[in-house]
Amino acid sequence: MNRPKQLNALSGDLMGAVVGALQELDADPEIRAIVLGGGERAFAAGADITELAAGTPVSLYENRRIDEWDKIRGLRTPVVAAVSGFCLGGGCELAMLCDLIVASETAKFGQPEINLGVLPGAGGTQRLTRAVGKAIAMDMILTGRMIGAREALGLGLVARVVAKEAWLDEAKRVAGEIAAKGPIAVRLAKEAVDQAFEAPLSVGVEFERRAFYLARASEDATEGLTAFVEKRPPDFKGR
Ligand code: CO8
Repeated sequence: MNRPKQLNALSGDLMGAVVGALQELDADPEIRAIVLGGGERAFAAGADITELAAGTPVSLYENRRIDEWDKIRGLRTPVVAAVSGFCLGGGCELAMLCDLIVASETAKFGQPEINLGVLPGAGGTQRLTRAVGKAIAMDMILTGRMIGAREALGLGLVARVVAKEAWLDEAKRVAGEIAAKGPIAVRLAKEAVDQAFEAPLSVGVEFERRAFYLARASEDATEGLTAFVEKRPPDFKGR
């Protein structure tokens, strides 16, 4: 995302471009992992407040802009959020829609909508609560308190924290590591982990079992298991 003067405030145009680019990359079988990043000063400082202020409840409902965000949930390719600086409001919700977050030590996460007289509207009350638990989610959402990268790591909101000059490289490295695995198993594993947030335990475990059988039916699984036995690196083909 590259709207630095507005700290990557998520205007309708920017979100449309983000969702469109993610869907395009997802449709390309050669792409095995995606990194979504902003600038050094901000991943994104939230929905564009000027647009929100100018819109009406009916225009928000009619243009279905927030619904567009749901398309990110449907991506099959893993998305790594590379977060440096402000990651607030809709920006934090966007990062939480990604599969994992790699954060610079400068990152600041928050849901400050309460200061504007509104509340998170793109999943923040639900995803933040699932990520960090009720007490901290209530604290952040009701007071607007921001947390730093280390605190976010301790709470399980982010996967890794790195030095400020390394945030993008590390996110790309993690994405590269994922991209080197068998893509069928990666996609099924991502779907199975997502089930943990959507389904009761018994349904999620059943989903995982079927995903496991499906992955085992792939040529990549045969290659991976054989390569281990033959003490050589696997050569995954995505079949
Ligand atoms: N929207 C529009 N412009 C913004 C936003 C934003 N969210 N955040 C920053 N900007 C602009 C500022 O207006 C300023 O512009 P200008 O230079 O023209 O005055 C520029 O970016 C730089 O910002 P600051 O001068 O304020 O920089 P500071 O370093 O002093 O402060 C902060 C940085 C703390 C990030 C501060 O800018 C701030 O508080 N921003 C707002 C954060 C916020 O409240 N975010 C939540 C927005 S509401 C939301 O996200 C609801 C999501 C619901 C989903 C809706 C989907 C459509």
